[in-house]
Amino acid sequence: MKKLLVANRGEIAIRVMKTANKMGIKTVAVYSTADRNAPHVKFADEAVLIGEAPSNKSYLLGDKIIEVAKSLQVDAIHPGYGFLSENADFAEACEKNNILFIGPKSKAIKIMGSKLAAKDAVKAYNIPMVPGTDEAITDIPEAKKIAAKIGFPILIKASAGGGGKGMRVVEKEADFTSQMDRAISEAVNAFGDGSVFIEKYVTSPRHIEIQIMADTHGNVVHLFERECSVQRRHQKVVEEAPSAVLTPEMRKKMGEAAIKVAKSCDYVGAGTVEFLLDDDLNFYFLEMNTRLQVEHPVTELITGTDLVELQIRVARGETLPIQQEDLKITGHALELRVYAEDPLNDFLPSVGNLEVYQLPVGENIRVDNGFEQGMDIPIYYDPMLAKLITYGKTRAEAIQLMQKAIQEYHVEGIQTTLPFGTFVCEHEAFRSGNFDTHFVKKYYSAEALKEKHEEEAKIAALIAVKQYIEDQKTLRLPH
Ligand code: MV4
Repeated sequence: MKKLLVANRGEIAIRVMKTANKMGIKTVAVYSTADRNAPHVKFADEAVLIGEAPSNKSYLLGDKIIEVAKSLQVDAIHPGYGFLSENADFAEACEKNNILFIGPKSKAIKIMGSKLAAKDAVKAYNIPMVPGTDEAITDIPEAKKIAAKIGFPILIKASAGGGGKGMRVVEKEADFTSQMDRAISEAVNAFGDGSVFIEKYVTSPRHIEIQIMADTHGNVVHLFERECSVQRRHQKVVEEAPSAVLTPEMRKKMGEAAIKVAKSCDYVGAGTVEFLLDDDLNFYFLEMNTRLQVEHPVTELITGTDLVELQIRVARGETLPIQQEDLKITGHALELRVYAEDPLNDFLPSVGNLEVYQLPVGENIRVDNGFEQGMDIPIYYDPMLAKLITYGKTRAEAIQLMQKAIQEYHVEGIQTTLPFGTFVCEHEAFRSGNFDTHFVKKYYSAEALKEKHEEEAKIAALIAVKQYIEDQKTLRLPH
């Protein structure tokens, strides 16, 4: 592999290109008119304008990107996350054009893109799943009987949904039929596929996912878990590895289950198997994401691996250079997603100019960043500016370093989720590890953040007054 095209933008495009550089592989960036001056364009060896700002006129144009790749003699395409990363047709088109797609085969993408197909694929592997139906519901009265047997509350899920889209909680039997009708028509509208199924609703779950890596020779390893329960409206904000609650025995069981999920669809490359963990620490398979995930750095830090390097190596047909026995967890890593969103105003996107943009630096601080001072933030894409990642020997150390790094991350001109990160790091529930997917809903409000600001402002003012008085004393000393 001599030349790699990265079909993405922002921090992930740069992160992928860094590993390509390290491996002696030349890089090609693609960009939209909104990204003419973006760092990922400057970072690449070559860069090609592919279209207008809206992503369906640029970063989602698979055929156009393949055309660019062919004209520049590109050997492989890395899709990053989002955009074309889980598009089975794009993976197939790459293959047809003799370009390596850095990811699984389109078959695996297709299976895992459908929750019902995924359930069907793993059926023979004895993977724990939430009680529910495993086929699309066609007979609503029949489904109602099943729901009653499972026990309310239940959850209706769209097979083609994902990341929280197309879900509906039904609290009681009386609501079942009407909610079902709505869920089906919603699924038809949103996904063009009205297949829905039902599951027992796990009311206060933790979201734990296992990183796996598979080569083309049938070897699959897991790289332990990431805890991603701190999220709002299905958007993760803080992630960590390892989880504060898993025992080594559970970790092993979940890792082995994740490997079986990967094997069930002949998986190749980096993938993530999502599980729910209930109050009694039972785990259930939810879905598999067939891409490199945003939060992959925390796994890299605790395992000492470069997941993009492993992706490239297995895509080239190499045998995985690591075996399960070689892998162990060292230390603890945290990631805060720095979004251009205002935590004091319902996390609304905060667009504008990055008048001041200075990153923290230091040992055990990693910033995967896609922006620079002076840039305008385009409104067309995901508002994530960067990921702030810290590492420590212990969880407490990683949290402390995160707090320090947030202090040293200077942004002016727009609002960001950095103060929210401080809120999380200071919160007793987070510090103790005793939290679930309802953390933000349960504890966070703009008022709680403001109160903390005011408290800090008061303390700062008191310190200033004290210093002033001290200074006055010194000045008055007779000589
Ligand atoms: C669930 C659940 C409770 N019970 N399934 C949300 C995203 C999708 N991956 C699956 N999701 C959930 N499925 C059952 N049977 C709760 C969620 C859920 C959730 C899961 C992970 C992280 C955050 C979440 C927030 C709300 C709901």
